[in-house]
Amino acid sequence: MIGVVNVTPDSFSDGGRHLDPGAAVAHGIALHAAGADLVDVGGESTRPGATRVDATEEIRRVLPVVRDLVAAGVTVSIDTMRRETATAALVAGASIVNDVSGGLADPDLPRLVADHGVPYVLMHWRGHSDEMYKHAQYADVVGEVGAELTRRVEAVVAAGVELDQIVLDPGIGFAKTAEHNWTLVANLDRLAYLGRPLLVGASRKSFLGELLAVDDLPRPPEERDDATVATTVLAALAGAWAVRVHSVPANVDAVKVAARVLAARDRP
Ligand code: PMM
Repeated sequence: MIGVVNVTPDSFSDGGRHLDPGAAVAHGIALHAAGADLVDVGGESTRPGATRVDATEEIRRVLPVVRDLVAAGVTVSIDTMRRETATAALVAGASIVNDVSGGLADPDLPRLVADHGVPYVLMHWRGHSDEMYKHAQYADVVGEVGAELTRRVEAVVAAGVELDQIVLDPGIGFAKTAEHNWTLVANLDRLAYLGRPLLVGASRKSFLGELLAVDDLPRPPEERDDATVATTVLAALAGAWAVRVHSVPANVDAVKVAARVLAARDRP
């Protein structure tokens, strides 16, 4: 279970709440205490349409949070597409690099990950947030996401990353319409068997808000946690390795239920 701490003013799900380093650290510690195995710290919003922050500002936001969470005994993943930010976070004690661009935004990032030998989350991505919707075109979204992830694995392995460092992520909501997201959620089992562990990040995303809309008004992000738990059950039953969520306790229970059901399937 991965808990999310966005140290940003503008993330769709929790933007502005954890911009103050103290608040971000307290939130990360609370997620850890509630059962998050990892806390994912990010300093750049990837919400649709977001413009980029520069590396200096990204590092300024995340570094004190990473440092203090590590000091508090929390295992930290750094959510960044930049080599400079990942370097600073790894030096400060982060254990995992979560690159939503799968090595495409900064070709130097996979080399850094190779040098540090840390786990590397490689997410499916087709372009930055300001232009990602124009790339939301698929004839077969599951097949294309799988094939593109496989090509990215080959590219980062060529850059020196070991296969066993890699975790794959279908990138729910990134260059995808709600229809594409539902098709991916319905077929996670096909992606879970690409040969590497699968991470799923559906938490509070807009396809859930649209599903739960009343009078065409999407359900607000902070009221999407029950629906998120439903996606966690589906991901766990499909064989996912982890889910990335904003609210931890109910998701921890959901994973326990799914794991017990999988065990009962094995021993009828
Ligand atoms: N989604 C967001 C940010 N980082 N990382 C991974 N690996 N997978 C995701 O689906 C993902 C991510 C955007 O959501 P947020 O603004 O709530 O963090």
